[in-house]
Amino acid sequence: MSPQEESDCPRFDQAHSFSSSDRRISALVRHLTVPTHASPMDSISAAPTSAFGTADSVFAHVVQAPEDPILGVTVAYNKDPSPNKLNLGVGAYRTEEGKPLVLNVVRRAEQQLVNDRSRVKEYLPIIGLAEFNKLSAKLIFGAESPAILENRVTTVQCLSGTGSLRVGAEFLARHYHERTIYIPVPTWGNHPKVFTLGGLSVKTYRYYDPATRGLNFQGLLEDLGSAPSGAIVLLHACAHNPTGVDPTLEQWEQIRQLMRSKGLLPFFDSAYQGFASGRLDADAQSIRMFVADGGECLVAQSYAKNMGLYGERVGAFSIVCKSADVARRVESQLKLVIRPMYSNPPIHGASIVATILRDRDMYNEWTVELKAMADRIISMRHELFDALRARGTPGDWSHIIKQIGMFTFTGLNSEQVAFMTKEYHIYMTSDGRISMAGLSSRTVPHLADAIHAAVTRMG
Ligand code: PLA
Repeated sequence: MSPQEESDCPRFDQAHSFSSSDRRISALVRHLTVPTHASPMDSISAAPTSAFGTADSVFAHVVQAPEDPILGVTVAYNKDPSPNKLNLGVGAYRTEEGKPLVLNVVRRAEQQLVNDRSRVKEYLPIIGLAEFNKLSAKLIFGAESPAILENRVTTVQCLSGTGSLRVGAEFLARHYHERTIYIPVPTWGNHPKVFTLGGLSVKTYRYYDPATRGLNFQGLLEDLGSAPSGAIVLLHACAHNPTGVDPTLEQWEQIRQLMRSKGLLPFFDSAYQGFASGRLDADAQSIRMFVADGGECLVAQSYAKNMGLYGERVGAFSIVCKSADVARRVESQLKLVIRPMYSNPPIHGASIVATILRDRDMYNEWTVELKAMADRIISMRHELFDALRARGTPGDWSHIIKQIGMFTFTGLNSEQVAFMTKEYHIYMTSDGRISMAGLSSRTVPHLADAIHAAVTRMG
């Protein structure tokens, strides 16, 4: 491989185990290096003569991959015939009746789109719907953000939060001098995979303290303090997944000062704006602090949860730059990342979002529906806490009402989780995370019984 090819190859943190995705990349690298050594004749004579007409598949060596730790929970849930089964695995909002929710304002926007006969199905530009990008930047940075007014922000429509993170990773791997990204422990399980395959090398910083079930703020400051200057740091903008533990605004300010003094580059993952407090501006505070100081940062935004657009895959990726000139050039390079990946993003979901965000009345209706979702999640926290207290379940369960956002990080271990799944048909991730948005007043007693039994029998 030439040095250029070599530098284009993703790097891996040696401390990490050699996963199937790592193997996929190694296989790709081997594949790409073959033509320099092999002549066309080699490949003909090397072809196994028995490959055709035999029962053996050319993929016979492919091993069965494990299910995804989060989405696999739904696969197992779907197979369970029990009428009492409960899926608290994936973070997907459910109504009191346990049904998925399409927001009324989303239905209205869709109707408006369908009725508009002038709408066509042409390709969007590589960076997506221009109006969607503008409105998404306003939503996360604030309408009066100086970075927006000074045209220092570039925003591109991406495939929800995951796609935004992936595009960001690949851009950084190509154009940023420090390819190490620090992620919190624990974090969303897909983060290390997205960043590694995006070409970054992943390291971790301390975040959660199991003893206090709170933030390990000292550990966080120490780890970021000893990160190399320029390193990228992944920050959950609010409603940290899976712990539900967020820094206070004072702690955010200290994190900001430390990161800016060391030249660490913030990469925000904003998957839950509005879900933490029920207020869109409040949940964007952490990001806005980093923009207000004039420094640079990256933001991945998702509309999956706050607009309930999960399967529409709507998100935005922004880079706040020091100048409009840099932002323009950065955008031109983002296009080169996106074009060979999926060419351009889908039109429908982004049109829904733009329709809602541009219209004052629809925007207001959205904020009311969003607040109702956030409030229902908070009331589930109180109901579960009360139900455990009523049962006299051993332990301090106050973290259930203290934690923020969609999830409770219960502290249950993987044996207790397995017990609850087997005996009570309750499905959750093996780290003890439960999606509070999947609970209802009807199902709280069942969950409380299961937790009580798990703690008292498997304690
Ligand atoms: N970032 C964080 C912190 C997330 O929790 C999730 C989704 C995403 C990004 C990606 O969301 P998107 O691509 O759908 O916009 N986490 C979920 C779902 C809700 C999942 O794992 O895909 C979860 O259950 O953790």
